[in-house]
Amino acid sequence: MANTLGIIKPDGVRRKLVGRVISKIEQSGLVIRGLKILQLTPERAEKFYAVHEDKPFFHSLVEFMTSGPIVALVIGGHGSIEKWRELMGATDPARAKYNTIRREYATSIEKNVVHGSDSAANAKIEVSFFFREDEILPRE
Ligand code: IDP
Ligand code: MG
Repeated sequence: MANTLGIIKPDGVRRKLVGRVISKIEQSGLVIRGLKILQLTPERAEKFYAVHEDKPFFHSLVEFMTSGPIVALVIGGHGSIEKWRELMGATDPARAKYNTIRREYATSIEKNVVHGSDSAANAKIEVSFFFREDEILPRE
């Protein structure tokens, strides 16, 4: 019953998709255990995406992720990591399945509206990147 980190990226906040994304999470049976709105500094965004620092899209990704406010979410519930990745859809919206957030709303492989942790180890690291222990609701 691990938690995972979700982010509604600057494109999603700018385009007023926050409600729709949260609605999909709740309707799927997953639970919101933490929520905040904030804007990343370049230093914080570089740290968050450090695993991609050698990729050609790294600079552009950091610029995009700092271009406006984001919503950070702690998402809990059974199989939250896999379920949230499934709800998001593939990184490239052209390859994402129908009814996924990225298929419905993403405008490019970069501006793809949402982030989700990709493993239990990363979920733990990424949740604690944005949330203190006392900012997360305990499991029922
Ligand atoms: P993920 O978000 O589906 O886990 P990652 O490969 O971890 O995908 O990439 C992190 C983020 O970097 C993506 O969500 C997207 O915003 C951006 N990105 C990934 N691949 C590309 C690319 O080929 N061009 C531009 N941006 C990319
Ligand atoms: Mg990733």
